[in-house]
Amino acid sequence: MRIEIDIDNEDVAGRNYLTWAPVRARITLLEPDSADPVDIVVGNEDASRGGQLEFGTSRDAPLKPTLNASLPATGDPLEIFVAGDFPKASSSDGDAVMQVAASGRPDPPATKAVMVRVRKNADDLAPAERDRFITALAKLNDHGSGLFKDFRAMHREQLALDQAHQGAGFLSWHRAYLLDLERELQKIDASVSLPYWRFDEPAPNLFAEDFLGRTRSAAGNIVFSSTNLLRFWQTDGAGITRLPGFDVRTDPAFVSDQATTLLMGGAKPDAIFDSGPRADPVTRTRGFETMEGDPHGRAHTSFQGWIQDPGTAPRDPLFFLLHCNVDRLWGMWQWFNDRFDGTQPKTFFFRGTQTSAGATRPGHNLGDTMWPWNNVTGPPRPSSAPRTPFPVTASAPAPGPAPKVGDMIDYHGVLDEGALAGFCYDDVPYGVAPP
Ligand SMILES: [Cu+2]
Repeated sequence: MRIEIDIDNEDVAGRNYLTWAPVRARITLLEPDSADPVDIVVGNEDASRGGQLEFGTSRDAPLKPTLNASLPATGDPLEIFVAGDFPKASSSDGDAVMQVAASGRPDPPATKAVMVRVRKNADDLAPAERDRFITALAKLNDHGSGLFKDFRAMHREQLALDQAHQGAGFLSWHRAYLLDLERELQKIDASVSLPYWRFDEPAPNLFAEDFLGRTRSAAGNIVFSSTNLLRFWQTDGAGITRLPGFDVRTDPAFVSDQATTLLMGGAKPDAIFDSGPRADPVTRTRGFETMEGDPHGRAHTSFQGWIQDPGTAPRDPLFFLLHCNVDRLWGMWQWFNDRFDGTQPKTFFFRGTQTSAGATRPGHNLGDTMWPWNNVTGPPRPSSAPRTPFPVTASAPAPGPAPKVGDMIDYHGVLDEGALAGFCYDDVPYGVAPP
């Protein structure tokens, strides 16, 4: 008798990277020694350490850390669902081990090692997690000659910035931008996920020489420890210029705090993402998208240096951690208010495409594809399209090679398991908030 475990979205190396969202798995009894079904217990190999998993027989019912089931001797697989057990994330690849034991039998349990790979608070990362992230980022930059230069190019000229800012698509575009970068980092080291900078809290470990660097002079020169590969960072020039206006060891940036941000767009159950045309900024209801100004913009302008200005901001790696928190706040707001259905006006106002009546600018309507991944060039799109197509991964089904604004909304696959984009946050659970 032999038990086989197989989880959807396995990569070419046979590895699975899970989030808090349930994915399909199959357990199969092979070479049975009788025609009787075999009772099994599905669980975690070690409940005391590593990432933890939970299991269930349907996608909609709550999952549990153990599941009792029965395997038919016919060889037909038993379909179950498996997810990371919120908030018990992995800290290294393969440290979440699923186990299937046959009840009352001496056979050793079948196991499968996976990773519950989630985006974490940068200030709380273990040194090994931090160093894996830095090493992957430094490799992507490769002294200025690596793929990172295309990410820098995507956020420089005005036509490019127009695709991504001061419009309803701001959050979707940046969600795709971060995910694109994260997938490139994961090609270098599959255990890496983007960390976020909680700009409404002090982050002394982040602004340190062994992480994103410490500001040494009034000119904003950043210094790194001798083992930090970011000391070779190069974009338009060498090094990084960043001068915080606040004490990074003790203070947050000059931003609205998280609780205030989550109430943007109004109170549950009426909270709105956007109220439509910005032609009347005075009378229109303020939706959650106004977080583009505060806390997002204010997090940028809490510094002097590259991070302060949209055209230079991605020269500083801090940009991606800042935006990861912006994206996390959106994800948290979505969870809090159940805003995963793009067909609902409360989730997204401009639900057509750029040619629909009442459309907003190209790239900011729900059905518009996003530059540069759509490879559309020429005004009002920019003249070239780096990072085309969007990288697909075996680890998650979505988005496709040319993501639309709307493809970024149900990133957790709450309404459509095919929309799962394969990332999540350590403090934002899957699914809909409890009433
Ligand atoms: Cu920004």
